[in-house]
Amino acid sequence: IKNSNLGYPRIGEKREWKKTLESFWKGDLTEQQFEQKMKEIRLSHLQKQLDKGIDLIPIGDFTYYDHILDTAIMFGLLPERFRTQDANSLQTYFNIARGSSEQVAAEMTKWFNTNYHYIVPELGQAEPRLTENRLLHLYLEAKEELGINGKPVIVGPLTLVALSKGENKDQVIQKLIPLYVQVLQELADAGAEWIQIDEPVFVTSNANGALFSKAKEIYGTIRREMENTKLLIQTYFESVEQYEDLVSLPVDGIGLDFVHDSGVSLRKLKTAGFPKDKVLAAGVIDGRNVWKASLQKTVKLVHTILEAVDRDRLILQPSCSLIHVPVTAENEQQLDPLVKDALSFADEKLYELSVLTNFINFETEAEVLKEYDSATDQLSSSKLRNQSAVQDAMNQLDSFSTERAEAGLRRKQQNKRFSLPLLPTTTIGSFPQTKEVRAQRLKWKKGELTEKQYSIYIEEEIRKWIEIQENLELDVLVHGEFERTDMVEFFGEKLSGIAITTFGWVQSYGSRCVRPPVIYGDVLLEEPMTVKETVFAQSLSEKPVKGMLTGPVTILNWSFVRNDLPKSSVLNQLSLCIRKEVEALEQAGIAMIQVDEPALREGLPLKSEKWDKYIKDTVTAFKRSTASVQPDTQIHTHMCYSNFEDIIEAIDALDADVISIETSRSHGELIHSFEKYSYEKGIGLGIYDIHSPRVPAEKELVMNIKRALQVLDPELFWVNPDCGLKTRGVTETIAALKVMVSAAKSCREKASEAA
Ligand code: THG
Ligand code: ZN
Repeated sequence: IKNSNLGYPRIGEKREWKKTLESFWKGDLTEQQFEQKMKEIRLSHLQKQLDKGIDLIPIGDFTYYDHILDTAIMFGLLPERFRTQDANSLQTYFNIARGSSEQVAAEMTKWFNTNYHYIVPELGQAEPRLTENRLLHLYLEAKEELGINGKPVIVGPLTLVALSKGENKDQVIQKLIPLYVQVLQELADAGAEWIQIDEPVFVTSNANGALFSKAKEIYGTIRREMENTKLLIQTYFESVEQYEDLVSLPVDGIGLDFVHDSGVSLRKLKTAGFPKDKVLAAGVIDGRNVWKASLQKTVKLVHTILEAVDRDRLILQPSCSLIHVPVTAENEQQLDPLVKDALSFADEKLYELSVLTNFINFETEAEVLKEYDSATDQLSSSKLRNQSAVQDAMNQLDSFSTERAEAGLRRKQQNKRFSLPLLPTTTIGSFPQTKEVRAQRLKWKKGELTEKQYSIYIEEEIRKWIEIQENLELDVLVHGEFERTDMVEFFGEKLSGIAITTFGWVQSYGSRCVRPPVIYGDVLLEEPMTVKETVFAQSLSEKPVKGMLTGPVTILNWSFVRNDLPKSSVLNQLSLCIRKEVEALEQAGIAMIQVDEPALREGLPLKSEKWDKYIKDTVTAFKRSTASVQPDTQIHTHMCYSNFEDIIEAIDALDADVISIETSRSHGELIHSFEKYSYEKGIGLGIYDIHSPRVPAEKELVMNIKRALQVLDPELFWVNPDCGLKTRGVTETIAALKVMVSAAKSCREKASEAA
């Protein structure tokens, strides 16, 4: 039995890849130096996989930005506005990914249910052509430099086109087929034994009979026109409902995820069997989480699979590409050893895979597995995962209210308490994180600033920005979040049961990375997290200052979560922590509290059958976090990104007094959904785009407000930017807010005349 890998993290142990990219963009590296450095990184990753005992090493998963963009460019699918540029130049590549002074970048969006974002191909009037067989170069490079006969990996035509924007998808797919054949045949001729074709579109709710009949036709053509290689269709992230259709596709191997929804895949395997003429590539090591596998359980899983598949027709592998986990847990010296020893990042997962393969091949003793599993057992039986205070609370979860007083009554009391003007103005929460703010925090972390000195620095920033907000005549103020690097990391650091790693970076998009907190134990709030800064800010102004919290759903979705409990239980623990913080803020006199849930929409499961449970669990957790305050305390929330049509009822069900939604990139669409839905709580549809440094003109903003007021009640409408202002410069932020307040005032006069 062989093993295989589906993709290896690009970013490097110490983010060498990110640093190389950013130096190149800054002009510190020539194109040649850049290519050379990237080649070193790429080869070192291949060598590492070879050393770890991986039989089928993926080729083509490495990229300079995003592998979907690579594939689109390889097939000539450049957005129309870039088509006059040389498709094979680095300049064009990065222009599409990041925009240039003349052209806006291509859009990016979440890769299935992960936190990775890919560049969305734009089909336009595409005339697909092969610009360069990039995979072939990489395949030959691995062979010549390291003697590796790699396994080229390419995203399949159905998934590529499904993820693209454009009207003419069917036509494009037909034109792509001969190009795929050419790319794959050149690889086969060069000696590639296996080629992996990723088709994760098969696990989504879009996978219907029509898609599979198209798949049958397309793969029939590809297989017929090719020789001397084996093709494997790879799925991941979930099970495939149309199992029979999938495994009967005319290819040589099928890759399935046996970690997520494994019950479903196993049942199908047992009842429907597996074709005798195909190879099953079984994802048995979780590629989405950071915990050591239980090797003893995984062996049982493999044995179950072997009941349906011959030994010489099975390949063992991770459930998906390892780009979704950090590189190695080896360097995490500052973690509690109980936690560190239970962690498994990409390198450790490959180690697990090779031990497992050796065991199945009778080359390793059972003792080795047992010993490996003991770290997890130790963490599980430790106090970290058994906090009686948390477990007692969880046993009485029902005693924590989830319902507030009726919304209309709250509104009346809040109107009286705050007497805000019509169309009140506010911001989402964060103000510019300048170089200086970051430098001061770094000094404090290194011990070069005392706790006291750092706290004085933060207070001075807060004071400065309260004054700026007063001068701008904003109606509801914020403290600015200068003490926070990241809205999830900050809370992860403060809550017990959650760890922040040192090098646990994962690519989010392009060169940007996040370091997801690791929820390893029972989660508990031991002392208030945000009261000090918020109360200080409030002491400087007569106007309300909003308390700013990250909601339980977002903390959950942007973290790596322990896998010995259902996610919903961890979510409930988090909801109790946020509830306690909300109560502490209220008790300290804070009258408006914002609980942000930017990740609520993006956490929707891939399969629509699972949406109801997800929405029920998340809405209840949010409500539990916020329900204990008095009716005249105002709860706000904020959500990023578009596509709210699907969940507008869930948003309403959150029962927040005021919601702000990021909309500027899809203003029209979002407003449209409010034509059909009557929303009767406070709402701010971001009126300008914070992703650009451009200062908007007042008349654009007036127009945006007016457009919103055509479908929303002026008594309920709030005026605010699209999202937090953390990534913006100081000057442009102040200038833009000035325009925003002025636009609100001018609309306010007209609206009150009309009333
Ligand atoms: N926080 C967390 N997860 C997230 C987001 C977030 N996931 C989704 C979305 N937002 C992703 N967006 C970004 C935006 C910016 C960056 C990363 C993800 C970013 N990262 C710095 C970098 O890579 O240079 C981190 C540098 C550092 O802290 O040293 O800019 O907001 N948790
Ligand atoms: Zn936002």
